[in-house]
Amino acid sequence: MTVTCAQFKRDFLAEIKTLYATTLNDTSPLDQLIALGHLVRRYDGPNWAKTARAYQTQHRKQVYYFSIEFLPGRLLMANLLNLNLVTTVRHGLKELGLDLDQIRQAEPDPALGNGGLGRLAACYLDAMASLDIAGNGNGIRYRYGLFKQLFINGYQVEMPDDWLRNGNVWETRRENKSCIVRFGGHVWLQPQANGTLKPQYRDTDDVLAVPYDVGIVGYHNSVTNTLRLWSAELPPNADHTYYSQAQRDQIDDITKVLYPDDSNSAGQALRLRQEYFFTSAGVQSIVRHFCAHHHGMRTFAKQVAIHINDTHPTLVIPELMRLLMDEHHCSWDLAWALTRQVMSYTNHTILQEALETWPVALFQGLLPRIYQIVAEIDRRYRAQKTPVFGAALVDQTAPLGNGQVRMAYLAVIGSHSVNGVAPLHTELLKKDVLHGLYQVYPERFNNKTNGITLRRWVQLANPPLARTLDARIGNLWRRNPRLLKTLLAYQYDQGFLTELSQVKLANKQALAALVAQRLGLQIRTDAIYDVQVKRLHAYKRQLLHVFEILREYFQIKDQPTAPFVPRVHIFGAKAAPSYHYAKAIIKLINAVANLVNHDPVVGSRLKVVFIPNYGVSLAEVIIPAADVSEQISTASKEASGTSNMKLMANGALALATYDGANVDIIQAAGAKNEYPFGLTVAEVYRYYQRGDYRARDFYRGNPELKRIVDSLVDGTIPGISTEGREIYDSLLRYNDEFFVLADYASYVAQQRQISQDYQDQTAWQRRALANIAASGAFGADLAVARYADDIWQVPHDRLD
Ligand code: TH1
Repeated sequence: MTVTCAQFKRDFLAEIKTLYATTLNDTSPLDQLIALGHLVRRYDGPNWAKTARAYQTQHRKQVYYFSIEFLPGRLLMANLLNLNLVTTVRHGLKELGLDLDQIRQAEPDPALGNGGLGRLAACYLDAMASLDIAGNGNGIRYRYGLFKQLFINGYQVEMPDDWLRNGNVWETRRENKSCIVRFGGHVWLQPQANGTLKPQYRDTDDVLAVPYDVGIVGYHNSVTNTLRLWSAELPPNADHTYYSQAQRDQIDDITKVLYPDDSNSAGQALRLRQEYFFTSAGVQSIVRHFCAHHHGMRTFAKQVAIHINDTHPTLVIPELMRLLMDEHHCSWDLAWALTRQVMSYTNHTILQEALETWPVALFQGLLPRIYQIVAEIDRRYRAQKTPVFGAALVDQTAPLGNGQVRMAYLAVIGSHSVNGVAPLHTELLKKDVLHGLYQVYPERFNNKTNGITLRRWVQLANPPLARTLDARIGNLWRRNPRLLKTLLAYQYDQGFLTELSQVKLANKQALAALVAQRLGLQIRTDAIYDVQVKRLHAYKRQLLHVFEILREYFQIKDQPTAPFVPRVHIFGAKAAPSYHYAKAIIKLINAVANLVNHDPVVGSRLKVVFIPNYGVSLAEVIIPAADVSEQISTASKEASGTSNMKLMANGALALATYDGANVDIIQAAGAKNEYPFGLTVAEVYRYYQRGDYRARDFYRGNPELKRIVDSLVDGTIPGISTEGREIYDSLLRYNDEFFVLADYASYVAQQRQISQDYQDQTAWQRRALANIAASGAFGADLAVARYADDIWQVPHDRLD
């Protein structure tokens, strides 16, 4: 996109005048943001239209990425970057007396996701557009995103996230592309004159699904793809149906709020409604679009790939069957063949509590026709597979069982591909969670290690680092992340290593300023910034990190004059509102922060910073400032993790268990450049098998650890009498489900090592460099290219 600075200024002032009928100095940063957004859209409009047209005329196979969460982050800078407009706009605004960095802060951060799953979906959309893949997102336009988190007296308090209050400049409502989604009622199959059966519906609750499209701009390639988010509304009232307030509310509720559960199944009827709502609307719009350009359905699978991001969109499978059979007169066999060719599924977790199942009665009542189809899928699966695999295995793996609809099994059976998100995770899927289905369909299983977009996580979030990299290796790494490897040539370049520590210092100063402003807390910038940012979950073991803080605290208290390498422990984490234990950990962290931060003996040497309301925008400030990346989940529990990759790319060293993608990060950067520790998956599983884990033995055998655990209940930490007891009990009475006590010693040994190693800045920055250089392997563009080649079978730009 080429616009001169002068042209931009004219356009911007005209936009201000049109929108607000006033002059520039009478507008707020929010007004300016909206004007700028409109202008960016005007500049990009021709690309968006041209992209859609090109896909049509070239009959390009379309990928539809279905996800119940998308966590795109603020879009202004990402769009300017990808359109190559950052410099022009920055200068133009400056000449008008405005500051781009102030305006960008006025943009709301759409929190339409919980964490890694939703952020992954957003990274992949960016990568698809940047690789010139005809890729579309399909999801929900939540009226309220993930709650805003406050701390009151150290407790998490949730406030609604009214992100649409001032509208959303990036979206386009397309009411003419609406469709009807049916819930409930009765359905029966009516014989037709031609001998076929056609379903008839009575007393259904109909909901209008209205799409809001957001342009997804590719990096410097004139491609703009579409993210389509659906909103539930009252159907157009041609026949003057009467809707009671309760009925109106029920419709409104469908897209009102994102369920705040990460790696956990909500199990609520409303969640099932949300799932069918965006799934049905999405598949209807795909089929409608296809039919507008093709005759008959036979080539459908050559033109369409549908991706199921975790099980939440699994109903695309029976919904496509329904449309093909009921509306497009396909036989079961043709419909099933097409469906399986089109569908692919990514599993993101092996946690039992995250695996979605729906009680048959609930499912059947809400989705009677879809239930019939699932029951038929189940019947045929059993009939075909029992003679080959035996009744026991088939019974264990069928879509229906124990009175439940088992979404993951349905997703595997109805797809041609199922993948995990890191090699270790994929192996566990095959061996454990989906072992039965792996026996039936071994060829469907494959791994696709997660990836992140370095354009957002380095180029935008860490401009000083990006500039430093450009100066040495050129800027082509933005297109081809693998080129970061060429940085290794500078491993022994003292000048470059010094630059890296200056970059880190600048980012720490920025974070320290934010902390001072938001928390009124001073943190020194020569300390080790030890960062754990992710959802609060027992398996992620923020508790282990708290134990290290207490160890350091006791160390200083015991020997106030002994040398101590200064540390700042930084947390960002939201707990699901109903997750009692996670909320107790939040209170604990805040109580420990309160204790440590105000202790005059400790002084500035040790600080604990828990920044409320962690999300994409905060991540963009915290991650570039990190020295240490805490990735300390119990081995086997974290499917991949993606903050590990973002922190690595920003030069943090990983303090990590052998879990998820940590394994691959350690391998890529070299173990000597990270701090691996803890039980391996094999060791964890051995404990499970033998049932011989005894948390108490670790407690009794280690006085330092005992003192820390006791401090939860002996009054050392003020204000946690109930939470402290609860956490204490989880460890000793309930035998420490996540092996915190077992991993304590090896974790702390590495923490001590970190304090020692950090003092040699040259050696430290050399290892930071190794991490940055190796992070290219985790670029989203590479990950998406592998999906395109192996799963979706669509062409894409080559990266080399
Ligand atoms: C996360 C996984 O926990 C994480 O390890 C992984 O890196 C990320 O997905 C991306 O692959 C998951 N988030 C959710 C959210 C819900 C349900 C299951 C998962 S798994 C709502």
